[in-house]
Amino acid sequence: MPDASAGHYDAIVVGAGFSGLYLIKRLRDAGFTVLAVEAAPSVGGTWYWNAYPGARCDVESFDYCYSFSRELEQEWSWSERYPSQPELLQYLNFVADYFELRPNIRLDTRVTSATFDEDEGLWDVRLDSGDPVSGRFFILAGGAISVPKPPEIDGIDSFAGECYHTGNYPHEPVDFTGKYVAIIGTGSSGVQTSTAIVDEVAELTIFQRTANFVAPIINRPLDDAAHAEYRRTSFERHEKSRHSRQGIPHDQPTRSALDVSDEEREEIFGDAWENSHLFGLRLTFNDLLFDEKANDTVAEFVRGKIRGIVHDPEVAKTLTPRGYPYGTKRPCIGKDYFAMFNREHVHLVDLKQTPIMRMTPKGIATSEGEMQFDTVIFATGFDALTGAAGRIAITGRGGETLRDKWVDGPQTYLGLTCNGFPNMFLVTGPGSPGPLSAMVRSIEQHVDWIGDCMVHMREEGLATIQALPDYEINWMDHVQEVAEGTLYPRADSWYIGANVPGKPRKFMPYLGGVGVYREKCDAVVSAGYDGFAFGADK
Ligand code: NA7
Repeated sequence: MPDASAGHYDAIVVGAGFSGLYLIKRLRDAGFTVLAVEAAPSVGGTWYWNAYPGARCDVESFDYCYSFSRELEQEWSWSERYPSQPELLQYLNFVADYFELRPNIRLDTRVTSATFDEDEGLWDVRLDSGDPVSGRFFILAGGAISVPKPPEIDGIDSFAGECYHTGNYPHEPVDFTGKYVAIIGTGSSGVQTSTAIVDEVAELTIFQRTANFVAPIINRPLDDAAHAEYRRTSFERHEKSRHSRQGIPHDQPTRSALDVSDEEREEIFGDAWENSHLFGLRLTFNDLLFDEKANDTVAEFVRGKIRGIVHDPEVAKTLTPRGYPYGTKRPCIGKDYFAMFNREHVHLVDLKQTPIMRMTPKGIATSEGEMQFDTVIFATGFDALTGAAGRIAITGRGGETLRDKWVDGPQTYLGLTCNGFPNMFLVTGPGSPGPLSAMVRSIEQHVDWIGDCMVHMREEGLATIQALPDYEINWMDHVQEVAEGTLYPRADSWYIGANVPGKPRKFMPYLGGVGVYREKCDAVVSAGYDGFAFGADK
């Protein structure tokens, strides 16, 4: 067994969020030594950094939590249907304490490089603290939507006011009282931040590049009865999620949106709008993400809602999403988002008509002149799926770097491994369902797969595992092919890398469905790790 006191571990894990914490638990229980390295001063990962006002998960608490421990389930109670960022952070801290994971975590430390030493069969890992560590396995668990992308706006440093990014937001309270505030970006983070601070600010200006489909968030407190029901049915609930399409325990629709009358369709959409959840509108009919005409029906339904809510027709028009199918950029749920634009102190800037030229010491200069602000909040999103791995200088066999390997887009086998990078695993990497599923279910599946694989290798005396090149190529072709069969590639989304200038346009998440994907991963194992080459122990 490697000597952890000398910095040698069975596994070095990047990150101590949902993935990293479960990896520690799973691998330690299997008898491996593990070190998780976390850049933040706390566990929590994405839920540490995204501490912006109103931050909340848009998947329900009962589905956005671990399912591996019935004991944990008894000990923890969620207070609301949708978990807030502070509560998610509390939960992850509770998990770290409950399973005594902290001795395996090094906080405030960043992994800067990882190099595979072919002679020793070890990953040589460098930390910004200076001390070298090594691991037989190197596991990237740094999150799929965790690295904020630069806002690509000139002159940010010249701005004399306060400036924040939602993905790297301070933990101390920020006072917006009486302030002139700008928010740039209208994804989930922008929607949540704006609706959370709108009552506090003097003036709120939203800079919108692409209008978004935002349905109401139907949040509510969870009472004892809800918890009792959850604990009674959680096994079935999670099992259903594991074999579902999106990783959630809801039934799949069986009908086409085009097979019902306009009245019936309207009623079904209306019910989903009023009573449902993030996936509610999407789960009304089976062809919304496959057939343009079907998709038009739901897109038009939401557009009608916007027209009905927003008083000023010009503002309503600007807020109305067009040019991409409903659901192909992640739709949001928010509290009174569109109604917010009826308030006198809320303003909307359409960046397609009035682009930002630069930031100035006093605010933001657009094509129509300078606007002054006390505070500017960038809610401009993430370098998703590849960003976390891209921050680390990773070198595999023969000196090949991961950055070079992925220069035309990420290449993985099953979103879990890469040819040329033996004993390196990715959790919810590109090529797996990842952010197009309820994340925690997908994380658990990957961690279990990795844990089982490491145990198998130990039992069989195998030193290394890596994906075979043909299997990797075929897998990524399959990921593209499945995506091409849907409407998803029609949108300039972060799923396809379109939000980061210069990023190769390649659809990254696997759209075959969580259950199908799980079966494929299990079948690979049953067939003796089909598509992988093992190296024997020396
Ligand atoms: P998103 O969903 O990527 O949203 C980012 C928003 O910022 C989006 O409206 C972007 O417009 C806008 N954006 C990005 N760059 C710029 C620049 N340079 N100028 C103006 N506007 C810009 O990120 P979020 O943080 O809101 O949410 C990420 C995920 O977290 C979310 O999907 C949930 O899964 C949880 P665009 O649409 O690219 O035109």
